[in-house]
Amino acid sequence: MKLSHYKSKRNLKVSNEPKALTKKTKTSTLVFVIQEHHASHLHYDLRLEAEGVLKSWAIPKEPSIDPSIKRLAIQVEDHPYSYKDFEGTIPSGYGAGTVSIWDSGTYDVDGLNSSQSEKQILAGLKKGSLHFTLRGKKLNGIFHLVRLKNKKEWLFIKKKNSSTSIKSPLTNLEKLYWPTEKISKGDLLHYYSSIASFILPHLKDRPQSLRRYPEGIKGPVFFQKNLTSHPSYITTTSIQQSEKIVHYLLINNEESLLYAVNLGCIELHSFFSRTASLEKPDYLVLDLDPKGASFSDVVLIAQEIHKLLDAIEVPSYPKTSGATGIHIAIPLGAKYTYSQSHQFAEILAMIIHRKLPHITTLERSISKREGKVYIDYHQNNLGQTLAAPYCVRAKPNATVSTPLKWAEVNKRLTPNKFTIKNIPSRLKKLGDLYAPTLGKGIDLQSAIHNLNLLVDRKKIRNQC
Ligand SMILES: [Mn+2]
Repeated sequence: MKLSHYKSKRNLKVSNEPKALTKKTKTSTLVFVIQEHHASHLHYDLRLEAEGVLKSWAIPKEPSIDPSIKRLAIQVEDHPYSYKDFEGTIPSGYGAGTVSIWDSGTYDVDGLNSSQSEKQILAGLKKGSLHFTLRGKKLNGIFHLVRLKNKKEWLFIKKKNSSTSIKSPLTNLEKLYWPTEKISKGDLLHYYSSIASFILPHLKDRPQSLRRYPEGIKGPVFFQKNLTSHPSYITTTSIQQSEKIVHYLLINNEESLLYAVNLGCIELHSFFSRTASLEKPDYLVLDLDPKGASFSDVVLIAQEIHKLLDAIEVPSYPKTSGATGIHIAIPLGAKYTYSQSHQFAEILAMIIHRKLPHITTLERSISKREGKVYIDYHQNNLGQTLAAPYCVRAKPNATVSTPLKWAEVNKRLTPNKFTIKNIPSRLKKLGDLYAPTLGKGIDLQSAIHNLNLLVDRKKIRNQC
């Protein structure tokens, strides 16, 4: 319901309510307010910021934090953004009575950033079902709005307090996961919680292959794909694999992220594709794996790959693996099959290997690699997983798989300089350099066309 309804209902010459203006500037947080409104009937007006206005509902009874209590919420006209601060008395006419702020604060959806949260709210409004995390003084936690048959009537319900229940099952916080560096499990949980809004878009809807280190990096590791028992707030996805069905964990919100970390998952390994398009990966990755070869060779090879991809107008995004290698991703936008992605990756790997035969190898077996860097393109297959961007590795100093600018991929780059200590501030400064890997994919046909032209030109040059 547009802001014009707001204007037409009021005589703003008489009322001191805010003018019908839309907020023009984008801010990094979304706000909510609940105003106690002593009109002819006392009610509570819930308002959520979206699209520069406040989406609004009138709730006839005081909102409750008891999940068993459902409050009727009548959707009303959008209010201007500045209404969030409004307190005072509305003169006789529409809404006459005093208004005071009952609660206010910020909100988001599943820890997403403001523009992504806003998108979720708008989609939820259309669908008739939305949820959001309120951070107010009185209301804190996840709330739902669910539309009833009458289009204007919704129910406002507090979600069962999984954030409280996850906080209580978080266990052994004092345990030193990195005994030498004195980094505890609590530190690890704190890191993931602080960067949740950056990592969650990269994990969302991707089946997770769990590597559990319940005793920290010096203890045993357990590999687990099938998650059969879990709390009710955890979501899994079932995938048929040969004879059996595997229930993979999905990490779509902060609670499930912390749940996984609490299981001892230091690292997070995700599929290249999402549940809605499982056969089609979102990106192709070349994994430069040195296993004893020098990191300066890894840098040289990465630069050569970048040069090649630039020449054929294919965007690419590097990140440290967090261990000793570099991952280079090419966005595919879930348009091509794994088999197409794998074939293209193989062509690229072969060209680079031919160019740098003395420092690269396509040999999978470590004993046959002769101290050269393995260009691993075989990860581009359904069921393979890769360390997610911003995930911590079970390595000394709690290193993090870190997206880089290409300019940073140079002689001075050391892969272990990015750790849980400095990534949060790097993210604040640079934002998510890996976001484009989830964006519009390349056109594979024109990439191959450009590659053919390039190879032909080289052939001609060699003949002359
Ligand atoms: Mn009202």
